[in-house]
Amino acid sequence: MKTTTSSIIIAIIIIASSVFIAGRNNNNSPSENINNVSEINGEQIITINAKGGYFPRTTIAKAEIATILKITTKGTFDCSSAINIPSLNYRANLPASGETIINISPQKTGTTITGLCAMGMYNFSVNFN
Ligand SMILES: [Cu+2]
Repeated sequence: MKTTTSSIIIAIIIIASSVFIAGRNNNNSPSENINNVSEINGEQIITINAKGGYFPRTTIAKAEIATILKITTKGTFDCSSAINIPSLNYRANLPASGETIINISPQKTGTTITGLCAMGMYNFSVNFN
């Protein structure tokens, strides 16, 4: 009887810790491991979500390959919808919901492209390696 009670308590502790760990891995920490880069027909597609900032904040992409930057918005009414990518000379007001495609020519290894909101308080970067 005593053993059964202990087993139940241990099981509860294990379940509670798993839920806690799963919850912690769900945030947007700098070490996030989101796979937002895919490759289709020799083109690299990088997806960035714009809403209350840009996510993921940092993307590691391939150098020397034609790249499409796909910015998605979904009920985005904050200033992350006013995007500015200085090194590409790109500025746009994104739709509140939708996808905006930005074509990027192949980048040299070591290049970093940074995007900002109009006021410069939100940003993201793509590192080409
Ligand atoms: Cu802003």
